[in-house]
Amino acid sequence: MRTQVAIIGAGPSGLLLGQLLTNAGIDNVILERQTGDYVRGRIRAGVLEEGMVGMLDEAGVGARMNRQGLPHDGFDLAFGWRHHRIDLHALTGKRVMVYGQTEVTRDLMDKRAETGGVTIYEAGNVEPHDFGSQPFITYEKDGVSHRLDCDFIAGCDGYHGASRKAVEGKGLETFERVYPFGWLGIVADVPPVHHELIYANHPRGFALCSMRSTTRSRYYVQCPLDDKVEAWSDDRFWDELRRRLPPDSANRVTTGPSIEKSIAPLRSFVAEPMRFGRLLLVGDAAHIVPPTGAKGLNLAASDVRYLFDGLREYYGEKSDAGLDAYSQKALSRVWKAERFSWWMTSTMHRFPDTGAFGQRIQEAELDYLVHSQAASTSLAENYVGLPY
Ligand code: RFL
Ligand code: PHB
Repeated sequence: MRTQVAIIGAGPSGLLLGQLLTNAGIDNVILERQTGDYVRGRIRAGVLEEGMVGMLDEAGVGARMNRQGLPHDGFDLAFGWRHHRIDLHALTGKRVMVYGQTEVTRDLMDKRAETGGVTIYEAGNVEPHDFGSQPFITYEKDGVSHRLDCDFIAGCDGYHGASRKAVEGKGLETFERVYPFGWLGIVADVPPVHHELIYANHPRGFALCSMRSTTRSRYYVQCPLDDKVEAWSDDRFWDELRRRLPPDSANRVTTGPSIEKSIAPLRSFVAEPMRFGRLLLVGDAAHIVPPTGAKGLNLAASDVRYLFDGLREYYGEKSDAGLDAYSQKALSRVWKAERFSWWMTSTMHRFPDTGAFGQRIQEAELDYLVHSQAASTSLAENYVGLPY
């Protein structure tokens, strides 16, 4: 089999790149390790920057998001028993869209099926080869080995994928910080405690009140890395969440049975460069941010922006310029989001050495931030997303 762009991974980056390419008449095939149902069922991010919203519209998959998504003009920071609103729209002229990654994935999968895009699910042992010259991918499906020849390989296969592994020892440099805690997250079909998100700093640890709709809530509490989900009954979760919120919000939390509960570790990670000949790393395959700044999915989208523009230039204008600039352009935006996510994580969480002094320093920083137009604007600019 032969295609122009072989995409490894049917996560949001692979599906979005695939749809933009299909719309532009550039042939592509997606190889995905999991089943379609598994990909559809994953629950992850929830906050989309305007840049990503624009790309989903451009890809022709924005209709349901524009109908059902919740545009948010601001969010709350809670600390020292009080709430302080960050007015994103007043500070930047921009807003964010609350719309689950699960829904984005579903919209992209439906569109791909509708427009005849080829996705090979349950592709095993996917391996990129010869990406210095004439690239091809080998994989297995139903016990049979296959070969897919292509012009380019887009490595959209996430942090644990095969693409980055294929370039280890070939000039790849990595940068990493692992945080000494995780996020315990739940989804419950109860109305959200507040119509906007609440990011809470508390001596017991960080908490986040988010949502998927006006009837479905998404909540997180910081927890020890080695905690087991089984140790967290729903009652224990709700009690801990309420303890970390200012009393007026705590009293308004509607509890109910969780429909999902899991613990995610927090990590900052960057792999450089993002291009190795005709293999290009995209999204989580090249970088991870802790979820505190809501940047992971949005960075995957900005990588796709740069890569799609480069590929369109290559096929349309026979120019390598966009592809040559891909790694440097993407990394310049990635590192700014890494910095912001690291900073927001450092300011909002309790670390093993935070202590009483560290807690007061965090509260002083947050108090300065919410009362300084300059500092609030800096936070807001980063949260709504830096320009592409
Ligand atoms: P994905 O989504 O990991 O998709 C990779 C795909 O590749 C497949 N794959 C393979 N296929 C073939 N062969 C192999 N060897 C393969 N290995 C893997 C996988 O099955 C999968 O289908 O990467 P992508 O597309 O780059 O997308 C990245 C985002 O998913 C990720 O950055 C976000 O979810 C991060 N994130 C958030 N980002 C935001 O922008 N805003 C948020 O509010 C936000 N909240 C979050 C988050 C991530 C979280 N977790 C669970 C890590 C909240 C959480 C809790
Ligand atoms: C979410 O709704 O899952 C979410 C929202 C904001 C974040 C992280 C996760 O910063």
